[in-house]
Amino acid sequence: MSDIEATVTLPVGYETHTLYEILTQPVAWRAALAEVEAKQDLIKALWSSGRFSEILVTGCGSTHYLSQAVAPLLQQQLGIRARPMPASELLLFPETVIAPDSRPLLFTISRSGHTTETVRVAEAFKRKYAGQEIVTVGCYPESELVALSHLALVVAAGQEQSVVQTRSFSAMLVASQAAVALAHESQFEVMQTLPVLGEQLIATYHKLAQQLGQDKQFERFYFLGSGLQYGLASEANLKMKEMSLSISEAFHFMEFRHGPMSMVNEHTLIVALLSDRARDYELAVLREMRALGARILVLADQPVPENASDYQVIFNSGLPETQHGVLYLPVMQLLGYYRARANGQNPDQPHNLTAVIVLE
Ligand code: F1P
Repeated sequence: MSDIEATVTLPVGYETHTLYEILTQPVAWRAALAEVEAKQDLIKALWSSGRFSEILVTGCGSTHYLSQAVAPLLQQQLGIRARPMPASELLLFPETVIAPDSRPLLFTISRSGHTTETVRVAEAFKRKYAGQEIVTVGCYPESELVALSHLALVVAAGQEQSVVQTRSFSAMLVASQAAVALAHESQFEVMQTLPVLGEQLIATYHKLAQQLGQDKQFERFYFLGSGLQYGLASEANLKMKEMSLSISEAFHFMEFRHGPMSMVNEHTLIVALLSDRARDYELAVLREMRALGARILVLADQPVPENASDYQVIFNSGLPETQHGVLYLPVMQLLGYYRARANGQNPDQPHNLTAVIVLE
């Protein structure tokens, strides 16, 4: 495509690095699983150590949204308080986040490992909580955050030319979910099916994502997710904004009725990340929004009744939502990608953005 000026050689047959990296991301999921397997003894020892009373999970931008997906999983699976927050909040208002008598574990997530707020949080944490441990999940082994951490899960295969996070995000999610799964051994083994499931999903639904992304009847996008899915809905929303500059927002599923649904019209696409547990409540919301004129794209592990959706992406993974979260991502990344291309934008060079934000 002539409007794409490549700085690094584009993979043959791909119009942008971003598309290539989205379509091939299951390769990075395999690497993420291998990294966790290689460090499983250290991870299991940490989870069973009893050395911390709560877990602070933090990142910036996409990796803050990743912390929103990881923290509830940590709390649910480890039975210990885990709280997600942007690194800037933890840096500037720590007393609003950390309990006074806390013995915290700091769990940082950062593709680059260089983002200033996240690095400064780790430095301040080391000063204030000497002896408490820091875990980091990222894509670059030679980063400041890796140097500051006691345990680093690094997925170099997640590195990308894309400014916006795509395969890096999904690889870091797989690494995080796999690390948590080690708290219950059996849950880790079943995650080995994810890369093949991802490849099949991308092959099956790539065209649907392209069709919906290019469909100009849609002028506003709402991403709905609850529980483990809320962070992923927020990330999908950020992808739509970063790549296509569209009107889009993310909400907790049931929250959408409490005001935001006033925005629903016939130009609205609702992207619904269905959970296992609250599925019936979520389907009720979708039926109501459809009646208001919205078109509905459902992403779920099992098919849903026709009256609740216009389009369905079905994983058929057989995995519980504590392990199948990554399968929501590829279609939503492609949706934002193709909307950007339909708008004549170059996702490899998103408006106003850089890959890492380093402050003075
Ligand atoms: C954090 C981040 C990204 C965002 C953009 C700028 O980077 O804010 O989330 O999408 O690329 O940097 P990192 O700490 O995950 O490297």
